Amino acid sequence: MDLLKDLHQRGLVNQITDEKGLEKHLDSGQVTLYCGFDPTADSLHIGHLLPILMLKRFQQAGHRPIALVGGGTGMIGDPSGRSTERQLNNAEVVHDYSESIKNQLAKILNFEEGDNAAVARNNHEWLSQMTIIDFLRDTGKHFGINYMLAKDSVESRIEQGISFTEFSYMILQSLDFQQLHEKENCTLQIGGSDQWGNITAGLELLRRSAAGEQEVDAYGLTVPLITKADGSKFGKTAGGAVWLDPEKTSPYEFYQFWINADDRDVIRFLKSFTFLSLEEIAELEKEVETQPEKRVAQRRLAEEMTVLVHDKEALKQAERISEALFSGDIKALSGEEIEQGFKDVPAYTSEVKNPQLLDLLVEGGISSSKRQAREDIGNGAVYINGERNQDLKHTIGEQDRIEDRFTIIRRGKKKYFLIRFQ
Ligand code: 545
Repeated sequence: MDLLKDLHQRGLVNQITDEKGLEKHLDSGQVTLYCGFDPTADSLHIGHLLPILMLKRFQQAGHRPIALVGGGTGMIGDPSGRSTERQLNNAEVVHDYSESIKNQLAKILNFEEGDNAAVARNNHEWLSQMTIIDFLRDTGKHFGINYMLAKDSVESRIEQGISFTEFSYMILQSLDFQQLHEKENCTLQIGGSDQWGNITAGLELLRRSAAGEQEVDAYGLTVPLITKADGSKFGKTAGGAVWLDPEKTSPYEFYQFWINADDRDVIRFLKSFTFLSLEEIAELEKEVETQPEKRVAQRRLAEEMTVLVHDKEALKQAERISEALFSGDIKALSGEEIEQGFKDVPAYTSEVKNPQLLDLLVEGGISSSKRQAREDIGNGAVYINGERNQDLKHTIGEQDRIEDRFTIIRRGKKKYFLIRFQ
């Protein structure tokens, strides 16, 4: 299907600089496009996912994506969408973050196969080589101060204050577009809606620096901000951002994030985040309408996203953990799965290798007193690794430890506690 039409139907287009022109341009053959990511953290999060997937959509349609890591711009700081000046990171930190971000991008985009393999670039390569004289003489001349002051990113900061450093940022991003246009024949820059000002500044530089007054065949496209029906911010959970790095957000937590999508949001999320066909999504929409309690659409969303960002193995593990937590059959889990699934439950490290269950309940803060602990065990409210235990004299032994490191105690229907052994 027609790429732009598909993007519109998925709700993925916020603004395009010249839609008719871009449509023709895309029809005329393979287009090289880019999106930039500044290394301001050691990991991307799901707020960055849409533009990455957009690069992938263009790649699947035969175009050539460039993932640009801002090793240079990351030293300066983009004021776009921010109300205060950024805290600068030192060069080593920016370098380390650049490597992590590049590796994450490589997991989602295909850098290997075909004549439209994705390309990785780092703007430190050219920005660090530029001299201040060239910068002010050759590039600065094309930017009127009034034009720069009128940009949202600057205008909204005038009262608060903005350094010359951040004020200049748009020129650096423009230089990147110019560089990639010249060296890679890149004719389209994409980004989130906060990047509109920087993207159009780049197009302005391309036009002004082109020999003569000829038209430049280059475009900009932004993706919209994802919203949620309940008005809360997309991508944030009680535990903070949902990271793409499995060390920061485990695949199980990642899976849980998507499976918890609201019925009012899930179809929109399927359209904008997954590569499922619109026909298939329409089928899932019927499921939401007729039997929402089955959460078929949510499960499909969680599956697709977990495989896209992690892999099939991670999905299987996330499903196993979810299933075990649901049924209470904890014994089936490995130590690593326990770490993921019980990250947010109260944990207690036992100093003794073979504690009395009764003592453990008190010391671990599971029961409020020894009397209560006796009552809990007697009532049959206490479960060790999913199995009820009513023995007041029970000693936690090897058979109660998973991989000799964990015991999961459950009190009542779903109060879980993780006991660690050293
Ligand atoms: C740098 C040089 C270029 C072109 C673009 C840039 C980066 C751009 C920017 N983008 C954001 C960003 O976030 C940090 C990611 C890594 C932790 O600041 N000036 O770098 C986000 N971007 C993706 C989307 C965005 C944007 O990476 O465009 O809108 C978020 O969805 O905020 O030549």
